[in-house]
Amino acid sequence: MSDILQSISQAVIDGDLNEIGELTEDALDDGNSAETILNEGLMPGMDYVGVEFRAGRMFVPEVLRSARAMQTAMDILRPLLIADNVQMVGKIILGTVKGDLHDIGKNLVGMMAEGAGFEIKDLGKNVDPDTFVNAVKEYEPDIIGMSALLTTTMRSMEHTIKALEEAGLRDRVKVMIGGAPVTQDFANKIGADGYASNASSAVELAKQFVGAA
Ligand code: B1M
Repeated sequence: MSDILQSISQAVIDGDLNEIGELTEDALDDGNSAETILNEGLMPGMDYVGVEFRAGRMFVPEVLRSARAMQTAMDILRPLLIADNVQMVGKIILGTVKGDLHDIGKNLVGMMAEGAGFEIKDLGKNVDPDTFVNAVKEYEPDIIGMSALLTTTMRSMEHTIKALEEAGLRDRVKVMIGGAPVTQDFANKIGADGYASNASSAVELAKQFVGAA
């Protein structure tokens, strides 16, 4: 990994809100693509934070600061990940499920999908099944994308699918799920149409759903 990408990883780990913006701009000036900065700078930093958090060597306030640092860099990369003049290929409603406040991965999926030409309606985090159902009625999307980072909140994905069935809307949308604890097996079990392990494969899957792959 180059020095600048290493420094970006470290700035995420340190939650260094002063340095991260400038480092990201410098990395772009050095010729690194937004994807490279994301995959080889920001993501390894956040992976390390996850390991330290699990081991009890980092705590919630520090992790929150790291998350803010990552978001600051992503705000700079956003316009570069979203190309100009892309033709709209479909509409996606996105949300992190009820009880879950982790939104970085969901935001990344939204950004990449927008870059691929999807119109995104982001419902935010802690989204309950009824809110998803009402959004389907209001926005008539092609796809609902749900994200969960906690094993305890994954169940809410199943509740949302049930709520869509009860509202008679299940056949109108494809349901795509993702997030660190989510698996293809879980997707099959709850009757989702698809699972993606990362933002790029989420976009590929979404394109398949609308016949744009
Ligand atoms: Co939380 N947290 N956290 N946390 N946190 C995890 C998830 C955890 C694994 C940490 C650990 O123990 N190592 C653990 C969950 C354990 C479990 O359930 N198995 C955990 C815990 C326990 C908690 C709390 C309960 C801690 C506490 O309070 N005691 C608490 C819960 C709060 C709540 O949600 N109700 C909590 C709180 C927080 C913060 C608020 C401090 C902060 C979130 C800030 C924010 O999101 N705005 C936070 C963070 C940052 C993390 C870690 C460190 C990083 C998550 C992240 O942003 N990763 C995380 C450890 C880890 O995952 N390494 C952890 C980067 C992001 C780009 O990746 O979200 O996986 P990810 O998204 C990927 C893919 O999963 C996929 O694409 C993305 C890009 O490739 N993807 C999709 C995601 N959504 C998708 C949707 C799709 C398709 C693909 O289709 C729609």
